Amino acid sequence: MRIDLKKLGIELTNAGACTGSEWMDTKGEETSSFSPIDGSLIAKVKNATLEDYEHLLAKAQDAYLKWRIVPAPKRGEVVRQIGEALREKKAELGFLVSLEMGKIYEEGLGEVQEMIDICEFSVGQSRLLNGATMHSERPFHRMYDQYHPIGIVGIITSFNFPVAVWGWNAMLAAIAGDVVIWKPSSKTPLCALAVQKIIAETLKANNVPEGVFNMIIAKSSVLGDNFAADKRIPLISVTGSTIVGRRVAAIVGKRLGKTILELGGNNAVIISKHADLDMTLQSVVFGAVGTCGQRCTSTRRLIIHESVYETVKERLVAAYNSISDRIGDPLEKETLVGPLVDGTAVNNFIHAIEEVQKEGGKLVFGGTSLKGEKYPNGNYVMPAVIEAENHYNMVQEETFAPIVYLIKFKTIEEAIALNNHVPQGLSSCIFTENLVEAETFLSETGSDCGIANVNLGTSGAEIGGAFGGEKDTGGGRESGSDAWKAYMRRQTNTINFSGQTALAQGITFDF
Ligand code: UN1
Repeated sequence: MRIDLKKLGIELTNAGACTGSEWMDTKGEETSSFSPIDGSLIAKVKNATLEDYEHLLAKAQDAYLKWRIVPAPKRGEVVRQIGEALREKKAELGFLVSLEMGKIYEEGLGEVQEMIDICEFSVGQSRLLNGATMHSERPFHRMYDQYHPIGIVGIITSFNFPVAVWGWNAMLAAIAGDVVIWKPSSKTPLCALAVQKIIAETLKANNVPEGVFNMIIAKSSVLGDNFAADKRIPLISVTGSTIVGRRVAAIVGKRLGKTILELGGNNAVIISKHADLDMTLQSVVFGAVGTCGQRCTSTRRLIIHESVYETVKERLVAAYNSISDRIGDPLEKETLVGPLVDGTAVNNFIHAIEEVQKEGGKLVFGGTSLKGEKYPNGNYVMPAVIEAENHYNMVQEETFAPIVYLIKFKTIEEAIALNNHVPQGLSSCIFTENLVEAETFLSETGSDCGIANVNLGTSGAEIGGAFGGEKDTGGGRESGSDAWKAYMRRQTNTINFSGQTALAQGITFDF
């Protein structure tokens, strides 16, 4: 399939910064965006300079003063219309996500659907920015807490979800009364451009001030550490690798700014002897090879009960075999696995497989890069299945590629310990029909991850829940539940209507 990118407002060369509906005449050097599908040039972007950034930031500061006094439900109404605009362009944007990032079209559509979903969620949330009321210990005093906008939110997104992650952050920030500066991955700038173009009409029609929804494409050498260090940005949300997150968090932490970190995962599926294996296999294959293993929630480890280990291994290899001719152009209907994003990702895949074998890992399927007419550049790989031990260095690391490690266990306690014995703590699940096992896995002695599921896979979370994880995953939460609170500053208010002074804790201080 092919969609004319003009429908998304993408030209051959595009400006690289926008304050809502106005595009800046960015003066930096040009970046070309090549499709991972066949290496062809999609379009170019003129990067922003530091001067462009200063201009954009001034607009954001100005816009914040106006946007914060728009009533939250009215801000929600704008977000509702943004959701409508995305719905209208779902096919086109889904296509571009697939073209520029390499995930299959079906998943590109799914990603846009996540944006639509978070818009709708945020509309409701705009009427629910509730604080609590407390009973004061003093007579005729009233206490409550309330949430105010926080200011400018910097949103740093990764290539693998080039549009949805902006949605999770920007929609909650917008209803909260914040303004955003989006710095997308340099691997997927066109997806960000397209999103800005889609929302521009809505912003204009609603007289949303320029500077509420900003987007800037700039080299990290121009806008990188200095973005994190910028005191004018009270909150920075980062989705990306643990290495990037650690660096940004250190810089923001130094100035006592706030961060929301959604970093690497090393997600395991525990397969009990009480598992429904048909259902398990279905979920495991999607979790491990879907998005070519490039979700932070991708399944990376299978912790399998020894009694079903051989069966699971056999069935998994058979399943991988059956999809091996469905690797290729992600825009073809039959394809289930597209390319990795670039040559570096392929090298990392190959390197991890070599290294884990040196440690004792046994490759039982795949693990090669694919050559031939169907694979027009070097970005396609055969997903790998490897028998390994949990403590191997490579197993402890997140390799952002379709590699799944098979690990054996005897008792449920051991399985949970293996699940938890990695530096990361994003997603996890257990397949079991046994209630005690399921509840143990979900208990305080169970999985230490931010996401723990029973009888469904590690990836593909819905937007309604809080999304994120512990340990090296960074501890942040985005998207649903009460994740909105991170985008607001909290204030405790006490009002004295007693006509007298009364100190708390019963203290007397007469003079
Ligand atoms: C990511 O890979 O950064 O749960 C996000 C999922 C998707 C989000 C993944 N809803 O797999």
